[in-house]
Amino acid sequence: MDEIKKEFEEGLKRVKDFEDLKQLKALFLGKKGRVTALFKRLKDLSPEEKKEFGREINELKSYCEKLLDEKSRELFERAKQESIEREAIDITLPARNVNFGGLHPITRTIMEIEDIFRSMGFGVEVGPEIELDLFNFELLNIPKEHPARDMQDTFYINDNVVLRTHTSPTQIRVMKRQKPPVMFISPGRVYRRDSDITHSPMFHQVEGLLVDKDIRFSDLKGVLSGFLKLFFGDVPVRFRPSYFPFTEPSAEVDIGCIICGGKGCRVCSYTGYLEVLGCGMVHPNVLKNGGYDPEKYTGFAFGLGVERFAMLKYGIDNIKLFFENDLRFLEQFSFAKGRLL
Ligand code: 2U9
Repeated sequence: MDEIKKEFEEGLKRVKDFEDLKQLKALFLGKKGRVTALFKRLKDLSPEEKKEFGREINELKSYCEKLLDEKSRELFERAKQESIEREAIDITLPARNVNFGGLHPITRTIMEIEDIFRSMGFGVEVGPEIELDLFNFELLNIPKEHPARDMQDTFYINDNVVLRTHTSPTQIRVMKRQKPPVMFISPGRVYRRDSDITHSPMFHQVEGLLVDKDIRFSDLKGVLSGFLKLFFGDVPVRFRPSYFPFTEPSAEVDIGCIICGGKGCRVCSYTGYLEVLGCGMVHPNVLKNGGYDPEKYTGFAFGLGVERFAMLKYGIDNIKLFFENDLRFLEQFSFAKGRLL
């Protein structure tokens, strides 16, 4: 029995995991185990010897069970400790960098323009980018032979359908479904066959229309001067006579060059002024085409190129930068960089 005990103790020392422990237990206490085998010998002994020997075997069995139990606890504790160490989280590590997206500078500029006009009481209307020739040209008083209809400038889908070259057809659509007074802007994508560092075949416009009784050129001047000062800051604003088929009289609007402060530079071609808007009183033919009586109603309209506004405001010198999705450019407009908004 001493020998079995010693061998059990030796075996226990070699136990490294639960599998070893299981095997050791089977070897000594299992059905065919060495301690179990001792019980089988009892039947050959006298009652006296049986009593004494039986007690000793039971003691040995309890001893083995106790040691197995202790070893099992020890293995369990060790495994637990190892898993705690393996899964430990170092809360002192610096946090992983989270990249926030930002609004595209064109989206940002459109939102800013919308906010200013909304604050003056204008609504916002949108229309389709694929337009009928009728809405894009005909009803806007752009006759068949007008250079604006030239194949050079317009993407034709077929004889009657074009990619809109301006957002003005939206204005016609609104006029046709809504009686005056109307007062809204229409932002959106427009398409022209044009491409260089200041022109892209797809760009964005915001146009505006206000029609009511007694609308005068002074209303146009007040609204547009106010808008430009809110967008660009306190800049000089001047109106120059111009021509558009859909407005009469028409004007172009300049602001004092925000790059050189009016002294003259490459950006303003040494004039001290930058052209930023086109506008005018809505042509009576256009009012009529929209279903409004030009004897009763007058109105003004205007148009601007969003890319041009964004380029001037953020000092961007090439229109292609807006459409290349280069993160080095776009990240400069992201919230995460802590620059804007
Ligand atoms: C209706 C009647 C009149 C919209 C107008 C302009 C002048 C204009 C240009 C600015 C820069 C286009 O993006 S740009 O190249 N726009 O100069 N737009 S008046 O006149 C309208 C519109 C709709 C019913």
